[in-house]
Amino acid sequence: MASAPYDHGLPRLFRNARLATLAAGREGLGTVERGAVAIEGRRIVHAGPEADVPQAFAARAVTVDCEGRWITPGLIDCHTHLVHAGNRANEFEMRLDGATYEKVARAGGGIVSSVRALRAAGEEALFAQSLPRLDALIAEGVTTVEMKSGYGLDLDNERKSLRVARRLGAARNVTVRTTFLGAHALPPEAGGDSDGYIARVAHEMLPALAKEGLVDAVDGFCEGIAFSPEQIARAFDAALALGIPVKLHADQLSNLGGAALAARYGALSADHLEHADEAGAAAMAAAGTVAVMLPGAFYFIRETKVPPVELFRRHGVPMAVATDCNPGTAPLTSLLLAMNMAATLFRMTVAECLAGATREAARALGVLAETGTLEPGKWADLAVWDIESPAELVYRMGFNPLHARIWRGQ
Ligand code: DI6
Ligand code: FE
Repeated sequence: MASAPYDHGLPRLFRNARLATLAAGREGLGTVERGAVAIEGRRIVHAGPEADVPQAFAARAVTVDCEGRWITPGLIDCHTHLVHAGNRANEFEMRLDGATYEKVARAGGGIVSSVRALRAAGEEALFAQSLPRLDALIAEGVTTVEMKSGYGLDLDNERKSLRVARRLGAARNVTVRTTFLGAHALPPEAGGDSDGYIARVAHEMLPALAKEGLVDAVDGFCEGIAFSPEQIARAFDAALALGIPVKLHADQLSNLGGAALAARYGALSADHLEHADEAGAAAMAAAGTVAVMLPGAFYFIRETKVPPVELFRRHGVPMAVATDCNPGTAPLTSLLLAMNMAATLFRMTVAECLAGATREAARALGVLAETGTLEPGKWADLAVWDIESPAELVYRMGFNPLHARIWRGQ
């Protein structure tokens, strides 16, 4: 592709392209064979047949010949814990040597070791350690990333995590959505008092962080090893009272009715869902809650229970795909590989995987009005790929065919 002068103010026309618009209402990928995308400022003004681009626009636009390459919406990673300190490679090695979960925990492993590492890291160090993970996603055409807290577990350290997430978004041409995951694990100093800790999450930490503009959504980990549905409900009540949408780590290791709980709160998404049942799927469909598939965690912990993809299809539950990038169960910074895993391990189709990393991921973050498809009026978030067919984005493992990436017109 000829390198055109990238003046942000000039209208631009990406022509001679094949488009996967993912536009709602179009079949499958919303494919346009002889397509073009026209950009004015930060927004798309046309995405469709090249023949439909107004002459007057073409005459004044800087034109880029895409030489038949494919253009998709910029990819969206809608579930990450990429702001974290240190790593748990030692724990991984211990497990390979046959250590049980209990032995790893006794040796100081597990979530608490990541909490310790994050608390010990200064804000600059946390930023510096997290930036390469963000850059790895960006290199694959990701234009929007969600980032959760949840390794701080006290006000100062949750604030530090969310501030770093905001700073990462300011440091790169990428949209960052922050999620407060105070209800991730019980911090050691809580002395086993999970009700007391949830009260602090709901009535001290959340209001303070929300007031500082650091919280776009609230998440929780609903699991036997984490928090009960009743405790999660208390955190969700506080979120909705502040007008903040919720999402949930639901039914990952067991079925506590997490999917239905999320739906009851009108959650943007319920995530993991390996153990979700039909009642949960039906409730999610009725609430418009997105099912976020996280095959990287499934793979890494060698889970055997596959999430009920067929149930989600049958009930019309939208499905997204994300990395879950975290040091404990998914040290993964490739959304393309997550798509391959969703297809291989969960039998999702190419169209479902691509929609899951674009349109449905945008829906899971509440930003579908702004991004996630190639449609006029949306941010000009695009990825241009050196591929012959969209299936190649899902089919390959560990190969990155990104040719160019545009974030909000830049
Ligand atoms: N589910 C997970 O798989 C991770 N968090 C969560 O809520 C585990 C996080 C970790 O082990 O550090
Ligand atoms: Fe997660």
